[in-house]
Formats: sequence, structure tokens, C-alpha cells
Amino acid sequence: MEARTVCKQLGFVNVMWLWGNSEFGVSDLPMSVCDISCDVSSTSLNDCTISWTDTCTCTAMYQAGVTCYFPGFLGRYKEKEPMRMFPVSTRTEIPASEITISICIHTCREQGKSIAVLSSADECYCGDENTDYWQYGEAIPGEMINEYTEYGSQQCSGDTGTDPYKQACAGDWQFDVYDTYIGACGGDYTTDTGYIYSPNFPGFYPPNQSCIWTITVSDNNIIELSILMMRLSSGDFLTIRDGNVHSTTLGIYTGSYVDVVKLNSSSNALWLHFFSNHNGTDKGFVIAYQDTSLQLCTTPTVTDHLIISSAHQNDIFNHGDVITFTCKSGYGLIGESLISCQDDGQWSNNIPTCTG
Ligand SMILES: [Ca+2]
Repeated sequence: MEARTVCKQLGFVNVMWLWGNSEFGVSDLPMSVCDISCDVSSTSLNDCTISWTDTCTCTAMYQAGVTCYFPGFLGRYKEKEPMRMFPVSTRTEIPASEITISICIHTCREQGKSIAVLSSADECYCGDENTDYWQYGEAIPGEMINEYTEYGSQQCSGDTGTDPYKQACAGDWQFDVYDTYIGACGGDYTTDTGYIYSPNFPGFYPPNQSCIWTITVSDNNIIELSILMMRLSSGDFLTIRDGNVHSTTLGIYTGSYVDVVKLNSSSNALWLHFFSNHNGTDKGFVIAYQDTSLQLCTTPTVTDHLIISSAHQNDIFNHGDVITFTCKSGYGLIGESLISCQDDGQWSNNIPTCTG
């Protein structure tokens, strides 16, 4: 339950695998809490019961790691009895010793398929949106995945070598289903919410990449974007522009980020470009976005002798728009002559009035 809470807090779906005995290496950060106890509803470690360091008895040797399922993971299925495998014709020819989640997804995407299926640690099948995986398996409910993960998963057989991913490729009589947009180099997003992964995710990204993604949401909305995870090697970077290729740069990101980076577009579009140079690679990034409606300010009602002396071109008032007021000749202004539309959709001051 604690591991699941960690995954949810990070913005991911569920636990793929738990790793004990400091599998990811021993952290040199001081241990601050121990004996954490979470329940099903916890979405942050802040919701859990914890003990503070002075009562901890565990040592750094036993730090735990967790690998999480990420959005685009469409679920784990138990094969139906009697055994119903995916049709042999949909199985890829990737050698069993090379199977990883990212290689399976990449291969299926190259075939123009929208679904990648991993089974028994070393099998990869490709399907499209019409693939009825229900006929081959029975969905394991989200809250049950942990049990099947801990007891039934197998490490992907190609998950070895210098880039340890700690990936699970389902187990015997089980299969995991993924959407093949994961790890694509570029794409055009028009949904109101979505995720963008670095090329080849969850594996390391390849060198010499130049990938462009665009996000476009409904006209009067803006985009809230969060970089949930980023780890880039030197010389590689992600550029985000506030609209299209010609728009203002909102940020150029490189290196590693421990904290989530958040930014907002000023209109309904964003443009992202990832560049990797010829050497060095790393885990890449995971970005989430959602659209949100602009909090427009209401059109002020002008009474008596008040005059709007300058305002926005139309009747729609966005963040930062300003109105200035004056009074008709012979009348004095009471209140502020200038009001601006704030981020919360409220005007900075009351509408002024005129003496008389
Ligand atoms: Ca590099």
C-alpha cells in the first residue's frame, strides 16, 4: 500500500514492482521517516501514518525501490481458461532475450498498431484498437494488480545490461497491455488531457533525436503542463514554446529535476521540442498536461457619469487586461482609476464611481 501511494503521488498508475535491499543503490540522503503505513485511499505519503527518524530501527542497506505503471498502461489481464493466447500471427519476431516494454511498444508502433501486449516475460504481441483483449483475458481490477505484480510478475527478459529499467513483463498466464503512443518521437495532441514521454520510454532515449510535439486544446482554454520526471544527459534538452514554433520560449530544460516543474500556456497551444546529441543518454522525461478554462473577468457595469477611457479591444477580459476610467467633465473620480484582471478571474479593485 505504501509503494502504491508513492506511485500515485508521483502521478503514475500503480506499482509495477517492488525492489528491496537497495536495488537502486543506497541513497546518501539522511533517512527522515520510517514505518510508514498507508491505506487504499492514500494518494500522498502525507495521508499516511509515519514515525519520525528517532524511532527508526531499519538501516540504509534495506532501502526499498519501486517501479510504477505509467499512464498509457491499459491494464493487466489474466488469460482465460482454457488457455487463450493472442493469435500467433500477432506475435512479433523480437528475440525473447531482447524483450522489454519499450522494444515491444516501439515495434508495434512501427507496424502501425496502437496496442502492444507483453506476456510471460519474453513475448510481445501487437494489436489495434479493434483488438478485443477481453476474449483472451479477464481484466484484473486496478486494486488487485499489486497482488498479481508481487506474486505473478516476471522481469522482462531483455531487461539487463547497462540500463537497468526494472521492468515487469507480466507473468505466466497474464498479459500487460500498453498504448503505443508511449515513447514516440513527436506527435500532435488534441485531447483535453494527456501524457508525453521521451522517445523509447520507459527505456533510455536514443542519441541524435529531434522530436516535436504540439498540444492544442479548445479555443478559450489554456494548458497546465507538469514535468513529472526528467533526467537528461549533457547536451540534450527540451524546449517548450508558448504556442507554436515561432512563439516565446517558456523554458529550456536539461539535466535532472527532482521536483515537479509546472507551467501554464497563455493560450490554447504549446510546442515542445526534444533534442539529443550524438553521445550519452538517460531515462528521459514524463510530461502530463490538462486544459483548464481561463478565468475570465466579468465586463464591468458602468453607471452614472463614469467613462471607460481605455480597455481591451473586445468584451472578453483575460488575465492581465487593464481598464482605466475617467468621469464626465465636472465630476470627480472616487476609487481607483485603473483596474486589472487577476489570475483568479477577479478585478484588482472595485469599479470606481463619480461625485456629483
Ligand atoms: Ca547527450
